[in-house]
Amino acid sequence: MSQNSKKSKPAAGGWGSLTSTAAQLVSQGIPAKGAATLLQANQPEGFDCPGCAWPDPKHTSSFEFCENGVKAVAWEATSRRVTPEFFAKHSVTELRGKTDHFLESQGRLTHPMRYNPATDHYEEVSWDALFADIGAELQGLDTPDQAAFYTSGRTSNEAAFLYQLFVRDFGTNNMPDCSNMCHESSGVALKETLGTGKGTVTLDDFDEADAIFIFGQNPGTNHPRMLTSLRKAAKRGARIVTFNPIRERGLEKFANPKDPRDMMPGGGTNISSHYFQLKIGGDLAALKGMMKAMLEWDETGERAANAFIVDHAFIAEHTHGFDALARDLRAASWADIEAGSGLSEEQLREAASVYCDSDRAICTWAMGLTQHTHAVATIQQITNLLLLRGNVGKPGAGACPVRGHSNVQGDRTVGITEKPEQPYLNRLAETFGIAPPRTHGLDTVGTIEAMARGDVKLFFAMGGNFAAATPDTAFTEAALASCRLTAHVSTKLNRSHLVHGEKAYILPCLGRTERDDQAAGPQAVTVEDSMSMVHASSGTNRPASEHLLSEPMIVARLAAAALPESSVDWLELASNYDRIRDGIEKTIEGFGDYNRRIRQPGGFHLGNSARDRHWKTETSKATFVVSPLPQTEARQDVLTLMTVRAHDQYNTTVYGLNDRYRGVFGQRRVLFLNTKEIERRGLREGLWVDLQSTDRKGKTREAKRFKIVAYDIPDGCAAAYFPETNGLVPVDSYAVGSRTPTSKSIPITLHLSKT
Ligand SMILES: Nc1nc2c(c(=O)[nH]1)N[C@H]1C(S)=C(S)[C@@H](COP(=O)(O)OP(=O)(O)OC[C@H]3O[C@@H](n4cnc5c(=O)[nH]c(N)nc54)[C@H](O)[C@@H]3O)O[C@H]1N2
Ligand SMILES: Nc1nc2c(c(=O)[nH]1)N[C@H]1C(S)=C(S)[C@@H](COP(=O)(O)OP(=O)(O)OC[C@H]3O[C@@H](n4cnc5c(=O)[nH]c(N)nc54)[C@H](O)[C@@H]3O)O[C@H]1N2
Ligand SMILES: [Mo]
Repeated sequence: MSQNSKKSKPAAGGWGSLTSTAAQLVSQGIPAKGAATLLQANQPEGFDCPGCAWPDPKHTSSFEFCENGVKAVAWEATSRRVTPEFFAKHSVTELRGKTDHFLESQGRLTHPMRYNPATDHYEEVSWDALFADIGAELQGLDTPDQAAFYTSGRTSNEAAFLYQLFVRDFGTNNMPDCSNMCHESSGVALKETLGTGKGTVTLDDFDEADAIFIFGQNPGTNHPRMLTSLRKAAKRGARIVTFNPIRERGLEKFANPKDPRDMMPGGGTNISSHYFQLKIGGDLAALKGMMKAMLEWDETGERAANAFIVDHAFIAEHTHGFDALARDLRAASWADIEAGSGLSEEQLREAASVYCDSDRAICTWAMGLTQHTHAVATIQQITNLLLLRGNVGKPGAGACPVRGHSNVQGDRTVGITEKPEQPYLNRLAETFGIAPPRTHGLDTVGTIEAMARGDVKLFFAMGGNFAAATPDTAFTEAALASCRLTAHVSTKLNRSHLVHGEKAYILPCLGRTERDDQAAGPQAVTVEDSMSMVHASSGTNRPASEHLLSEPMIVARLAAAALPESSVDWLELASNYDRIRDGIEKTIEGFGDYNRRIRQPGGFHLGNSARDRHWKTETSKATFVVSPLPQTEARQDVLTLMTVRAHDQYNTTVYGLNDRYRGVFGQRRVLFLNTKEIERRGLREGLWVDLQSTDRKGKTREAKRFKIVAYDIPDGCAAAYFPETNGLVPVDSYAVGSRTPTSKSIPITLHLSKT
């Protein structure tokens, strides 16, 4: 493992991707079937890739190669099974001692299971008995708010809509979701500045942009198909400017396995024209620096060769708050900006220069921005930057938060939120004759705290891995274990099944790739990608087991059991998903003619008000927001840790132990530090250290045994993988305004591990 080796590194993608793909198919026991399954991913008649939310060229093109898409599909289409016999063999206590990688590697869950405290084993249970018991437990709560219903972002629009309808008919808005830990900060930020919580660009805009600014995102691993768009842009001369504390391989160079020239030795396309290795959490300061330079040029007439620096006509017509922003930027000192960003004035002027030389610019971002205390304020500096040159609502320009889970955006659109708006609840009430609760419910952090206090006693999860994905692992696990009942709708065995309440159930469900037959015939579901395109997805594989139910059917049967008096005919809705879509059409804007439009190739665009320069903000204008530079306490012994994804994982799903682009093989418990930091601390590469974080109240948390790896990362910064490090994040350390856990800025100290 030589992270700092000078020899030229191969491009991202390329032969490495093909080799890794083949290995993945073999390890899941699907070499022959694999190819057939994969060819249907993101095709007009096939299923939506359960990987990331990056859109496909109109869902009509031929197969677009994606190594990590293959892993996601292979992982679901595996031939391995977790049967009742498996659970009979392994007690829950024994399974708790296994790694996350081991648990999910065992294969697909095949039967509904109930935990038996007398034997400490999960045992097979009938669906009827399972629904009857969870239904009775729900009815037995003192108030509906004693239950919380989590959603992960793979859930289809149909399942999600039916789920939130059930939860609201039951009587609570306690609907935490993975978005709370993900792009919540983006939604909150954009809603205030642009009047919509979603990105404003479509895929076509990437073909027209003169510059693309990428903040806090690692597309080579997490959105590999985005590299195709970036490669195309780079090839036609667009400038790509990256802000990232580390040099991510996919943002440096990419070889498309479908292009023979790229596959020659040394082949591939350079992606970033500029790469700024700022310090962790330094983006707000960096963005302020860029804008400060721009205002100065605008006022002094420097760089007059360019038609304009600041688009005053756009600002006058469309925005609010420019003067306050200008005052704030003038008052900001370069010394503070440099200290805050870890970049020099010269570098930031260079970035601003690229921006001003471009008539059309896109800014993209992901978790590197959203998981900090000042995440919302930082994302609002991105919209400030875009608005300064009218870069919203014109072709080739706009804001692009790149979502994670393949339908996380759709889930929000169809009502998965703990903070529903009143007009939406009114429409639900009118359409379905239910009386939804009006007070807001609990988000992810709120749910953990409420379980710990004993206020939430029943935890139900539609997908995901709550125990492993959330912060403060020990605290969260204790909170889950204190519940009266925990239940998970899942495809694979994971940690959350093992950190169970007094009663516990596993509800195995169909995956995206599988055929979904209901009374009305084979069903398709729909999903919305990161750019608001809605399209159908239908699986073709034979289900992993004959006992699986679809997610909509699970919701319907649970609702029928828990709410026998309901005015909604749940089973009728789940027997034909067209009926669920009719309900969505009646309650949610943009879904007119839903059932017809999803049957047209490529689906349809939901529309975006900001894209049309219609600003649904408080002032009816796009809004500039002023935010102070974050105060950081500089302590020599304290490092800032960012928790990131390795190349062989999908969130808490660990496919393998390699992180090829970063040169790490066969292990995950590593800590990246630069050589100076290693020396300064009297440490050496290869030593094992324990990581400690201390919260504001002085409580210490620890993650044990990480091996030091020398890496090109700024001073004072460290990186390690999630979820091994989640225990270090205090549950009450979250972003101002969005309550997203601060997983990218954990203050830690290092201590030699005892051998
Ligand atoms: N294969 C695969 N695909 C995935 C996922 C997966 O786990 N595996 N997860 C899915 C999900 S749910 C999501 S949300 C996305 C996540 O996609 P990403 O956001 O790309 O995921 P992370 O690994 O968290 O990477 C964050 C990036 O931000 C950088 N970074 C960290 N802190 C800062 C900072 O302060 N400033 C800046 N400028 N950069 C910073 C890190 O170096 C890293 O490159 O991917 C989705 N797609
Ligand atoms: N420290 C740290 N923590 C983080 C992050 C970070 O960057 N750092 N990132 C955060 C982010 S961005 C996110 S989105 C969350 C992710 O949080 P989650 O969405 O809760 O977690 P996943 O790991 O994606 O969930 C994996 C499980 O989903 C189940 N599953 C897979 N496919 C299906 C399906 O089709 N249906 C059903 N019902 N279940 C299915 C499988 O059983 C699998 O075990 O984690 C967050 N946590
Ligand atoms: Mo995410």
